[in-house]
Amino acid sequence: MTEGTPTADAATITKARARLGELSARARTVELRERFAGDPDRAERFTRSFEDVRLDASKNWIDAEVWGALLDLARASGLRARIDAMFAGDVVNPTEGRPALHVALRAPAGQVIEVEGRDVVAPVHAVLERMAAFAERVRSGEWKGHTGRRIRAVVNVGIGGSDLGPAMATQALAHYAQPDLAVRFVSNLDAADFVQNTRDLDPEETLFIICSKTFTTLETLTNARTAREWLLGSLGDEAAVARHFVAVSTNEAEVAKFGIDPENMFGFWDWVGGRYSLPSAVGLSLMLAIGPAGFRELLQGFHSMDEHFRTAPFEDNLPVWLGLLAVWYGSFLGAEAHAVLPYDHSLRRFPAYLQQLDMESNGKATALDGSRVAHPTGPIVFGEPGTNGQHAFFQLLHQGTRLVACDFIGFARSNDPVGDHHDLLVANLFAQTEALAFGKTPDEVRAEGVAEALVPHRTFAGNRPSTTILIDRLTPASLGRLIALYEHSVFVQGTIFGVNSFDQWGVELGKALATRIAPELTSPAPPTHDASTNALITHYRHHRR
Ligand code: G6Q
Repeated sequence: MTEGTPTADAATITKARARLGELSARARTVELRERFAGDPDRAERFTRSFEDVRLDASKNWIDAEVWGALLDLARASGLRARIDAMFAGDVVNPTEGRPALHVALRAPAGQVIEVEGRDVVAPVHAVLERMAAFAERVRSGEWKGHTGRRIRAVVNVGIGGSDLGPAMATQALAHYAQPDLAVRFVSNLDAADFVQNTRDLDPEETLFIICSKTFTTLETLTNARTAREWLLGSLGDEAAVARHFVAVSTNEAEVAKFGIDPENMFGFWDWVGGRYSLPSAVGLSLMLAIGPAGFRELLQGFHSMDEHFRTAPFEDNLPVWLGLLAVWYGSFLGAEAHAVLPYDHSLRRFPAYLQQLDMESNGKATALDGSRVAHPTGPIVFGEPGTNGQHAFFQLLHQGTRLVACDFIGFARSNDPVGDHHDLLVANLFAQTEALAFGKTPDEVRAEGVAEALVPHRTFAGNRPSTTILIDRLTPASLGRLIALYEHSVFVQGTIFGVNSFDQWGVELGKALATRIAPELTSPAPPTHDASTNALITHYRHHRR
């Protein structure tokens, strides 16, 4: 089987899966200690690099045979053809009848990628130029608020894919941001989010970006209306909206209906999935923070990883490595959870961002052909930045009963080099991966003079797998590479699971029920749901005042 396999090949998939099943039984019995002791070249053998990103997979339950079998599974699953289809703009999201062309958002000017016979890269760059011109005007103070004051605060109002990416990246790249321009994010339907984020802002100096692909999302429109009232409550004049509101959307009609001049709208396209939309106009808030040049660097970083993913042989392909490791633990070794642990405080929202990217993409039980999947799909993703997580849930990682695949992400250089903080931080990252892998034996514990009764409590079984991603420095470009690494890893996994990683039907039912329940909360009529929900509604009615 070669990487050129046009489509998934059921018989070869079954064979590769059976082989991996056999290998998984053996993998459980070989300790990481033994794996390292038996192979002095192990660290190098299972490390791959691309540009400034080094991925060390050696502290995982893999050997050459396992790796070969995982690569066979990827090939049999038609990964090469799927990658080509995604990059070519084919309809890889069939349940919504669309391509998933986030790679076109970071393609360089001049490249041609067609959807229904039309190039999409030129329009992408046209929007980027409009965004850049607008961002320059705001950042320089040329764009004035209604009363002639310059803009000092930008509030992005959006949720899900229209919030998590720019919020995570703006925080991650705070080092590169213009210091006299605050950029905030309001997403939650709970008014506390709006209130807490605006209570110290001056309406005369505040710009709202209403960021919604559909421009029909309940949370975003509710917050947008509140924002308009907040602004007009202070400035009084409807004309102020034009100077204090811009929109990011694919839905010009709804934007106009809300009262935002389409001149002040930055568009994107239905082939951009929400959770893949940071490099589109959805990143406007980030561009305002770090400037157009920084944003372009981010796009270049994304693009370099895209090209690596598209062209590198699977044996050396970082997203393929990351994806196959996740498949190995999730589908063959029974791991339910995947921890993502960035040792960089600026990346503290990265686990939340990845939760959406991974769990909304691959948290599915229905295969592309409509059948029920036969194997576990995407993991439960969680994480916190190091070292905070160490003082919280790492106990379970070290001594709990569950297998958790862990990704540690660190940087060789700090953007905030103060004293010895960074060396200590990185020492902790390395120490955690070492402790997880090699543990501490009962004899080692005894040798420290620990009382016998405490020996089992103080023993670390070790043999807990982890992957280390070490990057030179957190920059716009390296952040782009890091995000694209995970995006494509999710795609690799989705391809092997046989699911559509680009739809999210599982979020619909709750939304529809909420629309039904909302009027019932204030109505005297008996509620119309199950006994539990009816009782909750009734209780709420009595206590809401
Ligand atoms: C992401 C999802 C979802 C979406 C939000 C916001 O992939 O589709 O998180 O981004 O529901 O949607 P709008 O941008 O349309 O408001």
